[in-house]
Amino acid sequence: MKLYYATNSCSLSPHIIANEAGIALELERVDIGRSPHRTEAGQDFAAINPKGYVPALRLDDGSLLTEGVAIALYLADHAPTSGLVPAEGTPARYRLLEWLAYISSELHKSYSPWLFHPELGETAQQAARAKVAMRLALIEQHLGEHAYLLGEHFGAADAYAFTVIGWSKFTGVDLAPFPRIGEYLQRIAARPHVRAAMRAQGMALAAA
Ligand SMILES: N[C@@H](CCC(=O)N[C@@H](CS)C(=O)NCC(=O)O)C(=O)O
Repeated sequence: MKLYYATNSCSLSPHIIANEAGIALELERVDIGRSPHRTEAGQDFAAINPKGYVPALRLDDGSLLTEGVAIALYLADHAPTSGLVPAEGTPARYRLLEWLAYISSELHKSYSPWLFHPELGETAQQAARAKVAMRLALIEQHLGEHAYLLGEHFGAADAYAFTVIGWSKFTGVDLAPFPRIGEYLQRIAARPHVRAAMRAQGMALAAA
């Protein structure tokens, strides 16, 4: 399988999940900072993924799977004993979907594009920052009762939350009011498979 990724983007999340699941991925970087977006092999990325964004996963049958949530489930379901996602049909599976939807629609899409593009204006940025802070407060509260989003073990939702909340340092989101989130991010950042994914995607690593 080949993952199309961009450095410091949401494509880190499926890469972490693949590493934790023991799935080897072929990687191709996409430069999403330029228009048109090009892959490192020089192809117009829109010809590969008409949606124009990462992550995109080329499956072994040649088809392309897009949307980070779908890719996360696809990869984790390939390693059912990894504990990254609860089994289909279990109550916990719906809790997983609840977290993935929350991270995707309430956090990911509040950070991006709003907080990555100051040219969108101060009013839009303030609104996005306020929304992010409200969403983080709920996670902070949850982490007072559980070590991870689905309980006491790292899973796919944590890979996604780690990726998105990690953008705080680029976007001026103040995590000081959320000390449990700070510890949570540090714990995840120390995982060898997380560090390997970050390194492979060209991201800066905090000291271990
Ligand atoms: N709905 C998509 C959104 C993915 C997305 O926002 N990707 C960003 C990077 S984090 C991107 O590639 N942006 C480039 C662009 O939109 O042109 C998903 O959840 O996978």
